[in-house]
Amino acid sequence: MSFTAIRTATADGVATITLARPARLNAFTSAMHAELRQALDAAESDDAVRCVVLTGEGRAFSAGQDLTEDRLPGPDGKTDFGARLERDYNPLVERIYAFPKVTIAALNGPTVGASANIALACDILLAARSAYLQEAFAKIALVPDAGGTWSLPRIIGAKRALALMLTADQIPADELERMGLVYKVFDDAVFRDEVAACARRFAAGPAMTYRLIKEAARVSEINDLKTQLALEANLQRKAGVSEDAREGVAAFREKRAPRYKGR
Ligand code: T3D
Repeated sequence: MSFTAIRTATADGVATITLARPARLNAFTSAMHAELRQALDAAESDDAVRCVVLTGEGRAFSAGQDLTEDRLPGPDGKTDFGARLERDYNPLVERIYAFPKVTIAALNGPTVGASANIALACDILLAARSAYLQEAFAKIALVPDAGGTWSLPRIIGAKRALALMLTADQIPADELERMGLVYKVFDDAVFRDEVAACARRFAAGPAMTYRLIKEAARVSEINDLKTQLALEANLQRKAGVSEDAREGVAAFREKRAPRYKGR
């Protein structure tokens, strides 16, 4: 596949998708969305891929929507700010939330606007110490989109989420970690290596079980306890008869590292 707005590389079971418009701080365009869709399709259908890393080239993760790109017209032919969300961002966010493999957002630098909320759709966020996240929308008199109004309150609580969205402040990586938006922060000098190590760890893990864990976590947002307990029992039934579960227990008994096959 040849891309112009992203780069992809696959090694050791990890597909790395790099947003690659560094002169524009990797701002999202229609072309970038189209390429991302192709890259995610490829990563999902390739059995050798067990983990996907989304990151940015150069000094930013992404500055959100490219503000120089023309807006799409609505049904009446007039500029419609919702049209791009419906065509590109909303399906992308839903796709990432439902992605059957572990996804890591590697925040190598500024993570701004829609790109912040795309990152929040990933399973695990890792950040370089110099990175920051900014719900920048209100600065340009727009409403947070790409799922931010849904995910932020659920992760950090209603009031803090509202403050982030109303102030549009740049929140430094260490603060993001304290808030629970980011799982771990690494010094810039070792960031790429740490991300690669984390991704390889997931790629070597029990992929089918990860998929089931993700399913349980996703629906817990809407389930009551009774429903969730029943779901856990069903998912455990599936995990328990997997080849990987047999291997996990065998490896424990034999005091060796497990060799998971993802099934
Ligand atoms: O369709 C719609 O518009 C609605 C959808 C909205 C979804 C959204 O994502 S809204 C939020 C959009 N993003 C922003 O508002 C952020 C805009 N960028 C900035 O505020 C700043 O660039 C940053 C705070 C991210 C970084 O600042 P700094 O000083 O480190 O870098 P810079 O010099 O501002 O940017 C470097 C270059 O990237 C610069 O180009 P130049 O002057 O060197 O030719 C700048 O114009 C360009 N750039 C940065 N962000 C964007 C961008 N170009 C296009 N779109 C951008 N979003």
